[in-house]
Amino acid sequence: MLLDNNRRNPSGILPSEITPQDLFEQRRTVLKAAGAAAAGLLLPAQAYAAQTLDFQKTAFGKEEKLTSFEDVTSYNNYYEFGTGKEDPAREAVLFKPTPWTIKIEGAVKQSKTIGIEQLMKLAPLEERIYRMRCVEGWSMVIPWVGLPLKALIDWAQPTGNAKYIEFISYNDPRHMPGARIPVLDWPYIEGLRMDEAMQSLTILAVGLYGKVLPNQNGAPVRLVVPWKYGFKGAKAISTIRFVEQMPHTSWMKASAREYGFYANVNPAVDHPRWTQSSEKRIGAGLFAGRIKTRLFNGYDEVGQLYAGMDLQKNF
Ligand SMILES: Nc1nc2c(c(=O)[nH]1)N[C@H]1C(S)=C(S)[C@@H](COP(=O)(O)O)O[C@H]1N2
Ligand SMILES: [Mo]
Repeated sequence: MLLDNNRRNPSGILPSEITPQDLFEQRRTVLKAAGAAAAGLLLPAQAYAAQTLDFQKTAFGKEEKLTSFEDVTSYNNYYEFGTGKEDPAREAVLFKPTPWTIKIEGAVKQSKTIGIEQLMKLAPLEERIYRMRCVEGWSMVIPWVGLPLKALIDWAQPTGNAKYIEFISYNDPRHMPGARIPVLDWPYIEGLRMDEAMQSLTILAVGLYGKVLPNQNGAPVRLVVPWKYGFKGAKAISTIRFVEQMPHTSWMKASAREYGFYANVNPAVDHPRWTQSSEKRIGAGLFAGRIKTRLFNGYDEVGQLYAGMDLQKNF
């Protein structure tokens, strides 16, 4: 048991045993990494975290006031690493997002895998500043770096039977302390209807604030769907499965009456236990009032995807 743990985690340190001093040392390592990367002196994981990304700026959200890097990377939901907002930043420090491959399966011409490096080359990386709204009633504005999910779908060559896509997050209870606790039915599963997945706002994010994704934000690749509640954005995606039936997602399994498949941001459909009509912008300050939540989080162009659907029933 111990041997096995040591082999997989050469430091032999459990995330829960890391002290603030260790974290401090780790930060210094990361700071040093940028220089060392240039000199080719880095271990793969360190080299990964030191990467900067080549990306194009876009007009998306350039009028928005960004949530600070500090808030974006220290106030997270990532239950595999604990249910507390500060747990993921602390518990995911040793998580290794490289090497990484994603399995593509189900209703596709042929099952295959794609490496993260190849994925990043399917389309030019773009910065997209998106408003993000969590179902819990808080929001952030995050400068993601990523590529349209459509680029991967085109590469995957789904067949006519593909009506939905299932996103399955990486799951390893040995290295993800939260995944040893049955708060959700692991692995974390999310899903989109095919037309939602093809919508140009839907991206696979590989970075934020111009750098590769921090572990706590879903390294090395996560889904971002800005008109839906944050839980749709599965982190550390390991499998993408094209399916004919609507996926049974982790949150639907946890409580179908609270978390629907669509999960479109909608101020007119309250969560059974709290209002969805307003939100608290993280980092806005103690005295900032709540903001009015907008239908589809203000991304009106997606409305046509739901024409004729009763959004009170299909929440
Ligand atoms: N695998 C996985 N993905 C996940 C979650 C999770 O617990 N596990 N939490 C979701 C929720 S509820 C939110 S609000 C967003 C938070 O993303 P962020 O921490 O990068 O802001 O991630 C989503 N993706
Ligand atoms: Mo969330």
